[in-house]
Amino acid sequence: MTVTVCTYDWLPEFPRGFVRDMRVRWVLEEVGRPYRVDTFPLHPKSKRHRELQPFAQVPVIEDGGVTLFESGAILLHLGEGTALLPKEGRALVTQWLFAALNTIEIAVSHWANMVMAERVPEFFGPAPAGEVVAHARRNMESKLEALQAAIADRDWLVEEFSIADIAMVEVLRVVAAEDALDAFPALQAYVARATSRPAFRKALADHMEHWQAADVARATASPA
Ligand SMILES: N[C@@H](CCC(=O)N[C@@H](CS)C(=O)NCC(=O)O)C(=O)O
Repeated sequence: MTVTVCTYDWLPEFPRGFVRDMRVRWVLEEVGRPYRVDTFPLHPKSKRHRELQPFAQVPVIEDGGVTLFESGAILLHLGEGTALLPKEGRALVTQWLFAALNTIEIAVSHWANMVMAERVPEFFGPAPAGEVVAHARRNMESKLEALQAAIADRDWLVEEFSIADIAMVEVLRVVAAEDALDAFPALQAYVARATSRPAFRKALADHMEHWQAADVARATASPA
């Protein structure tokens, strides 16, 4: 059955490649499920968007009558019954999924939003003081150090590649894009291992194609 993945109708350049519909596209490619993309207007947020996602964020999916938001819940749902969420090891995969979203992503997002505020204040508001950013970076790095130690001797978070790796790598990619993963070679190798998977490459290509098509649609609607 075809899944519907909802994302924005258009976004500026800076978040492209990192929007959270990426983790949904990636898991769908891994498990071989077909999907179509539906969109919400970025601005202003629509009534339909708020009805499906109370915080008017993306991603949202529709799958056989089930509508779901929160990327972690979506990964659990789409991983169900597949090798990405094996019956044996399910508790450990869930544990690492929460670690990705609730420990690492919290620290990364806190820092990354400040970095973005320095770069695109029109979206993120005025940049905070330098020492506030440095404090957030130290906090993030302490979590990355611990993560690196935890996975130093293995390829994946739990024995085989799982939905937890998709979530974790999607978070670490944000750090890598800012060259802030350079001090963590084992994490860099982990990200490289995961992003060399054909499913990731296909998901990213389709994700980027979506934004390119959105640019074309916008240019056609209001030619300069
Ligand atoms: N915890 C949510 C976070 C979703 C989220 O932050 N989505 C971003 C795009 S990656 C968004 O829609 N931001 C716009 C906004 O918050 O208004 C999840 O994992 O699904």
